Amino acid sequence: MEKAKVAIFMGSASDEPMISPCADVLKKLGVPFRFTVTSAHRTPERTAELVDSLEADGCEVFICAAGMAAHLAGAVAARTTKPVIGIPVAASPLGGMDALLATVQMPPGFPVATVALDKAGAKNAAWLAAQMLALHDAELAECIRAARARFKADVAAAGAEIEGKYR
Ligand code: RP5
Repeated sequence: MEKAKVAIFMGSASDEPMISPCADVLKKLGVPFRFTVTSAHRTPERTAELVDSLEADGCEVFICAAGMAAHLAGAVAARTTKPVIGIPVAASPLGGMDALLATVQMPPGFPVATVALDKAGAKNAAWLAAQMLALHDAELAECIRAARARFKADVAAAGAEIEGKYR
């Protein structure tokens, strides 16, 4: 198995429906990743061991998703100097505001690049991780440019369809 360049951690298996799109994007881009569950609170030792072993094996970006008192991204950022991307998950009656603030409000020196909540954030976490890797991977950079060209074509096609419908 190819060694992971990106780690995707979720605080709970219950986050999977929101976070699986992250893995889907990385898979489409051909970026090797490890997608697993670990919790800052329930399994602090497992989190530390995963960060250490993945980093030793060449992992370059850590993506962390968690809801409620979302400390996973912060705990990982405390353990590694690799870039950490945080995805807040809406998992409580507070609608994700709790996780958003817990993820984004890191003390200076320990940044977590926080993306949007839930599925949109999960996808953008993957794109952002890929863009980071593409800084030294020309082939991946070309894949990202090609995907952008497809997004552009999709918008033009959607525009033409709507215009045809409402003529
Ligand atoms: C967080 O608590 C997890 O990331 C999840 O979003 C939330 C609830 O976890 P479960 O009780 O469903 O395992 O740590």
